[in-house]
Amino acid sequence: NPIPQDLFAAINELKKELNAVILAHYYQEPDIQDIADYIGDSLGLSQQAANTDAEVIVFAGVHFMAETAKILNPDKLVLLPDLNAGCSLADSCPPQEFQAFKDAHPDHLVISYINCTAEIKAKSDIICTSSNAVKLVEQIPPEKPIIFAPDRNLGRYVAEQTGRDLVLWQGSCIVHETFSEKKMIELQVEHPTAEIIAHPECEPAVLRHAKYIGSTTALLKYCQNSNRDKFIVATEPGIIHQMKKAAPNKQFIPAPAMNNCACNECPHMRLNTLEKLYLAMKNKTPEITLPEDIRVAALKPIQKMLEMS
Ligand code: CIZ
Ligand code: SF4
Repeated sequence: NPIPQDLFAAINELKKELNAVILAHYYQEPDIQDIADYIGDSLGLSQQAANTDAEVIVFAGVHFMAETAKILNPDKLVLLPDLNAGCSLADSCPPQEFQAFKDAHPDHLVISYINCTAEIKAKSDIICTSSNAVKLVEQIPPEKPIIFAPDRNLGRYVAEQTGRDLVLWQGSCIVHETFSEKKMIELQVEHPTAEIIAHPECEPAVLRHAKYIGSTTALLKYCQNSNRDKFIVATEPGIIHQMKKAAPNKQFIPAPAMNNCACNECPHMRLNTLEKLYLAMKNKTPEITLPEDIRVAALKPIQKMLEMS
């Protein structure tokens, strides 16, 4: 079957036919963001997935995000345009090693960032996102010790913000660790009025220069409301598409990677293309499936998060 010339029209047609909703993460390529019914960060996307009436969820994001949608909607067909769209952060926390880590800290409550596999969620007490991590940790009684997994940078940031002593799993994201402090400062010298804003998955060397640190949604709101007109953005540059739409007169400069490569673009997120999204809807595959026992165990800490945030 040939690929239609007008993919936008073909996708909209299939959307009606399937009663589908297209959810896209901010790190998706601009075309995918433009065809989506909802664009957001992990928290917003999981809230949308929890509340949708659609029969089919087309998830333009990475595997753990689509998996979260499936955990919340076991009876719906959840499609991911490319099943290989994984996540280096989720991969940095293998279930067996994590179980051993948990066993070594038996009194600890386990709070896991949503960027992890269903197996890790099933071993967690509460899931969080970068939008609500601080707020959730603040709700835990101070005497209760906490394991925070899998991102050590977000964990360190949350520990600083809450004054809590968190036991951190040492995982990280290849994209957010690729920014160069030196190049960012050179850029700041070139653009003295630009404000550096960053995602908490970045390393401390980058975060210490940021005027504002927040989740992708928070960064977007910040740019919109700030009276500055120039920003250096230290997160995946896909978000800049929405920043430009929200504030067309402002300038957004992607924070540079170590060796000036395009490695600040998430290679996993970018595996999805408009064409693959069309094909997934047309062929109703690849779909997300997972064992029911893991799904049920992973649902509990997600529900806890949705109640608490
Ligand atoms: O790095 C990611 O995957 C992020 C920032 C996800 C999210 O939406 O919080
Ligand atoms: Fe995973 Fe990092 Fe890509 Fe987000 S940006 S999906 S944390 S590899």
